[in-house]
Amino acid sequence: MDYRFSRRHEAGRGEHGMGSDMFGHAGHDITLKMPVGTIVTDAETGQVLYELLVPGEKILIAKGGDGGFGNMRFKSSINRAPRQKTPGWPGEKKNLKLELKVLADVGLLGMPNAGKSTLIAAVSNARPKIADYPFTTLHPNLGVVRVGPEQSFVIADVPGLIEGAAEGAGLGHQFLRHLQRTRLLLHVVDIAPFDDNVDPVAQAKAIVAELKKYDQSLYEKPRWLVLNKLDMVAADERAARVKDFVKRFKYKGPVFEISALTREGCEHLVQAIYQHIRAQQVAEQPPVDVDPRFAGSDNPGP
Ligand SMILES: Nc1nc2c(ncn2[C@@H]2O[C@H](COP(=O)(O)OP(=O)(O)OP(=O)(O)O)[C@@H](O)[C@H]2O)c(=O)[nH]1
Ligand SMILES: [Mg+2]
Repeated sequence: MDYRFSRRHEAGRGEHGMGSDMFGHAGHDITLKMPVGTIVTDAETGQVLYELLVPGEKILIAKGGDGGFGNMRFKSSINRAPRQKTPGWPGEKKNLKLELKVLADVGLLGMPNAGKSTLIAAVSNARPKIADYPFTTLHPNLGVVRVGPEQSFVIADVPGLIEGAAEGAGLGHQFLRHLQRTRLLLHVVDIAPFDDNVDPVAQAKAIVAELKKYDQSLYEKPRWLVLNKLDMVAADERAARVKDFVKRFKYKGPVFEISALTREGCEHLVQAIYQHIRAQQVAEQPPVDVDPRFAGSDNPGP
């Protein structure tokens, strides 16, 4: 948001060289702060220059102008009192495109009002706005879910998606980019819609169709079904309601039955997510190369 309206950022100019043995000062630096997850692209060539992935990372985007040489620089045996000096040097200029794709392990996907923000508030430290009208969430929210003293994962709540989003309905579908770096999507469904005319299965199918339209690789990401608001369904009707949904949705993956409001089923979901993420991380770890010089000795190596 900081860069949406203020688009030109200029560091101080280098000073010219001066007389009285003075060089010109280099220009003052400016530092532009960006959230982790920012992708910096050269706006002219489209080439990705940087991906900011580590908190506190600092990169040099454009080298500023050095100050000019002062008269001392020109001093020699035949020119003992030089009067020359040079102007400061121009700095680099760049035209950049900044794009934010948040970094999260898990992303929430679903219709407005499905209870995505309620879920992230129930399981993480995030405190997003929650309300009983659609499109309450306008920007992604990130929450850290603590599973144990050293174990946690990050979950991203994004705006609601509706049928026709690819054509601009609702808030459109551009915000789905925030789910592209996740390892797992949770498709949150309101199993007990207030309006009897609304079929949750048709809505869930529409979400999947929009996902596919946006990006095939996002569509192919592991996606779990999270049936929410089960507190609104009478206990003796739940099993049948869930079974009917899964059957008509033609879904075969993991199903979680929760109430984000009462937190029923949320702990089980959190544990399953953590196990899934851990398993993926372990599978991705490169095999440890043992330096042959240290193989077979007790020396742990360099
Ligand atoms: N009874 C019941 N109500 C819930 C549950 N989860 C969410 N709600 C209610 O549903 C409404 C919408 O919840 P939100 O969490 O704002 O929904 P959202 O999916 O984030 O909606 P958008 O941000 O508009 O996309 C709120 O009034 C919540 O209190 C639940 O498990 N049970
Ligand atoms: Mg929300």
